[in-house]
Amino acid sequence: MKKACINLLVFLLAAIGTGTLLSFQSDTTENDLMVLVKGGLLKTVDPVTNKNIEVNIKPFLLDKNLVTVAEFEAFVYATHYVTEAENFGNAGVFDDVIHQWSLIDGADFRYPFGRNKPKAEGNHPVTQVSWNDAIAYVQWKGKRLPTQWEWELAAKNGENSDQQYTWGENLIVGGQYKANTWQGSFPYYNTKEDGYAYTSPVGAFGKNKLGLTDMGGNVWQWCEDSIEPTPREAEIDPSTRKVTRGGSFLCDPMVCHGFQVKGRASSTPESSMVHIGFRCAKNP
Ligand SMILES: [Ca+2]
Repeated sequence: MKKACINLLVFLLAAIGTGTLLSFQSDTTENDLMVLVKGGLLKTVDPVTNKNIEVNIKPFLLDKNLVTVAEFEAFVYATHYVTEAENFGNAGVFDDVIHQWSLIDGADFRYPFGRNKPKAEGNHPVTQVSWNDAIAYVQWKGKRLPTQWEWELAAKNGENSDQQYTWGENLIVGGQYKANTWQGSFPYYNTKEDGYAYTSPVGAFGKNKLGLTDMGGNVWQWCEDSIEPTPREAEIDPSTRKVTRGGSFLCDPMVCHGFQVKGRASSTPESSMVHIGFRCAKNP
C-alpha cells in the first residue's frame, strides 16, 4: 500500500512537471453538465382534449442527469434551506409491506423512507423534495425547471419520433433493462429483475441519443408548469397541481406506464414523495 502511494506521488509530481496534471483538473462548467436541445415544433397530444397539437419550443439546456442526493445536500449546506417535508414533519412513502401510500413521520430527502430505514445514497436521485423545494434549488443554481413540453422534446431526442420510450421501442434490449421500473404485479410483489426495488444510481441505465440519463423510470421529474385539469377534475380537486414526467421505479406498465415518452402525472406543489425528483433546465 505504501509503495502504491509513493508511486502515485511520483507520478503526480512528474505530471506537474510536464504540465500533464492540467488534464486531470476538471474545468467542467455547468453547461458541460447540460445538453443543448435544439428547439422546434413539438408534435404531441393535448392531455386534456386528446387532440394533436404543435408546441413551438425555443432551444434550451437540460441537465444530463437528475439532481442527486449529494447535490441537494450541498445546496442545503450552503443555504441552510429547510425542505417542506422537514417543515411538515412527514412525507409520502409507498409501503411495500402494506402495499399502499402512507405519510411517514420523519421521512425527508436524507431518509426518504423514514428514520428507521436506510439513509439515501449520495449518487441516487434526490426524492422527498416538493415542487417548491425544487424551485428553490434551481434558482440557487441560476437555472429553472423544464416545461413539460421541453421535457417531452428532450425525451424524443429533439426529434418528433413516435418511439414509445426515449431509448426505443422495448423495455428490455439485448437482455438488459433500459430503465428502473416495477416488475411483477403492482402493488403486491416486485421481482426486481432490473436490479432495483427503489431508486437506482443516477445514470445506471445508460443515456438516450442526446446523452440524457433517466428520461424514463427511476423517479418522476417535476416540471415548471401547472397541469390543465379537465372541468370534472377541477371540480374534484381545484388545487394547483404541477406536472411530473418520466415515470418511476414504482411503475408497473400494467398499472402505470409513466416511463413512456408520453407519460405524465401531477402532484400539488407542496407534496414530497419517495418517487419524485427533478432535473434542471436553463436558457442558452
Ligand atoms: Ca426496479
